[in-house]
Amino acid sequence: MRTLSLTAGLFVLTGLLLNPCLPRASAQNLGSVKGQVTFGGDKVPMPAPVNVDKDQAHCLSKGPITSEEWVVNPNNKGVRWAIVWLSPNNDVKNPEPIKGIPEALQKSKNPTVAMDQPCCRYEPHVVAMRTDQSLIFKNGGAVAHNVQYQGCGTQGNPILNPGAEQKIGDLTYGWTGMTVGCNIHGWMKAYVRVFDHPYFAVTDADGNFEIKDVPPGNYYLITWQEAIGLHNSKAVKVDGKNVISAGDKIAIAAGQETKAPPIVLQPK
Ligand SMILES: [Cu+2]
Repeated sequence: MRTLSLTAGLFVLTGLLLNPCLPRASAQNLGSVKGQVTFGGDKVPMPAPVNVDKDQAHCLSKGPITSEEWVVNPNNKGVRWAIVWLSPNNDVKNPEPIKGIPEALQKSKNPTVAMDQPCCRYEPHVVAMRTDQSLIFKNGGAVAHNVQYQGCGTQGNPILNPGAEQKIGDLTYGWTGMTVGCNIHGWMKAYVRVFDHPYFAVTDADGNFEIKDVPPGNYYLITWQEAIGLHNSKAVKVDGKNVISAGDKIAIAAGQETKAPPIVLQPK
């Protein structure tokens, strides 16, 4: 069985290598970038329990709730929940549109993105999404929460009873992003960023990210993380205008996987 699948695999691989007309052809005109966001401090922060001073029976029913301000993998210092994205320019307040987005990626496949709060914390803790998507706040838990959200062109503060949900749309890119919090349970915090293109990623538990199907060209790779904000950002004056500059220059080549420079976040 193993031999058979290996043979079949080799057959497919050979077919891919020999046949230049397979459907992946368009990918040859696009590139990708892979990288890792790591913690630059000496001592890796360990998950600290938050003070759950309300609705303990429900909120602690699945164990202690820990702060997610820094979620760092002690084995490789990878930082989870950072958002990394591409921009043609380094002016984060006024990003230029990305040109050459392939037809298949011009619209999002999913019209909505959900953020649930099943046990007095947001899941996921960080959301990156597109302007053509709506955000749905859900309450899959057993107690009421208010959802105070602000940024990306909107704000609100609905009360969500167990099982309720609230959909918000028409979000715009906002350079400071959106913050989400609950006043009933003060430790609950989440973050949302909205982009008018598909070239962004949220880092995983190893701090890794990948951005695929990118039109080749020169970009800035910009990183945000909740404890530090925009990585390596600075306020500069350009033509008398106040500009927030951020990001590392990166060239994306067609048909290649580009390795991002190390992104090392220094704790404040
Ligand atoms: Cu709450």
